[in-house]
Amino acid sequence: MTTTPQAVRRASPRTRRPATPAAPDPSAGLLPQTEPVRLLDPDGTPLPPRDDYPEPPVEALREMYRRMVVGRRFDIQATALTKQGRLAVYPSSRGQEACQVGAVLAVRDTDWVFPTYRESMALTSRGIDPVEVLTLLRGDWHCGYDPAERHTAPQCTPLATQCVHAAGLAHGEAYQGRDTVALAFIGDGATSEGDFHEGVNFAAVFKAPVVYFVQNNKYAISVPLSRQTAAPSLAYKGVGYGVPSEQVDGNDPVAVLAVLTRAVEHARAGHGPFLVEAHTYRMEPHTNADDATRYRDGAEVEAWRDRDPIARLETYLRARGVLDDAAVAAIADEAEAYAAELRDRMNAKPTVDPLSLFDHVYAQPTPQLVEQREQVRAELADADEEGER
Ligand SMILES: Cc1ncc(C[n+]2csc(CCOP(=O)(O)OP(=O)(O)O)c2C)c(N)n1
Ligand SMILES: [Mg+2]
Repeated sequence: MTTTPQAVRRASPRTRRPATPAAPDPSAGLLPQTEPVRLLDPDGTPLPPRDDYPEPPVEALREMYRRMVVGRRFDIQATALTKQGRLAVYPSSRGQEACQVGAVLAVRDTDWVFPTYRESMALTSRGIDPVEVLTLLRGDWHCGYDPAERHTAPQCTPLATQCVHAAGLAHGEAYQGRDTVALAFIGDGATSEGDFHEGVNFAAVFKAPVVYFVQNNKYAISVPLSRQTAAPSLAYKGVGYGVPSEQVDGNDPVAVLAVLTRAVEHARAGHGPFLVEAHTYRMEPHTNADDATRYRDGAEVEAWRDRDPIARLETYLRARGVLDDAAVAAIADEAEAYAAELRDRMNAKPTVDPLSLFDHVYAQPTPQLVEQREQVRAELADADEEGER
């Protein structure tokens, strides 16, 4: 056997170095806990309190319950409106109420929210008029509400593009000395999109105050999570960009609010972005136009029915003595009245002016737009003359 010079050097006692102390783990504080944070058992029994995620005040939890009940009723009503031809399409967030409402409660009214098409419930829970929220899904060309006034971006259909918008807005706000936080919703499937990675990376490098809130509802239309990613959990996607992350039981309202509150505080304090993955489940098909029985098992859906976030919070609040039959009935009545008013208003024929489509594209319309506007105006005049409108 020949001995190489390197082997000699390795073996030589003269070149042996004293053991160096282990370098600090650069991923410390970035990785999520191995189990999703949970403060209530699925049956509503409280788990031992923990220092890292203190329980939110009970008034906030009671308000969360109220908004979740009204939110679910809104969601059911919106789904019914698609069947009555009053709404073109509706992506339900039934089963995700803790995430939808928890996110809105964790931020201030002056913070910005960047929703996807699935977040109608979050927006109504933020106090935006439900008819305005459904404007886009009704088939109009605009989002219905004033984003600047509501600090809420339009609901985003191109997957993950809002991640980049949120990073830009948050960076701009910080640059101007304001302590605004941006919360970007995103789905499990959309974390495979380039814009998610670009947004998170930009926010991390510039320490932009963004909370990336991944609702892992287990499906991207028909694609299950197992075909979406080989990551141990979506929360692990933060570490590669230097972003601290956490995973939470998304059907535990108390834990969702506690984790998001801490994430928002982290961002507001100037420590940069934070990524939260909530494990939840999409109870309904992707939209009313989808048939989920073609790709998932009814038993799976039934198993998630037992982890209902509203029942879980109700059990807990009743046990704490801050919710009783009368309060539950009053909130149910409020939800019914909310849905009835929405139904009536959506049944009224909308007044739309197709020409308004051209008004806000450019400050100075291009010659092509002027021409197209004239074409539409002439067609509408013809239709009016023939009584077709
Ligand atoms: C860039 C882009 N690619 C594809 C689509 C089509 N599309 C719409 S929803 C969807 C699934 C997204 O799933 P996920 O991110 O998990 O969100 P969820 O619908 O479950 O809330 C896809 C692929 C799209 N809207 N945008
Ligand atoms: Mg999904």
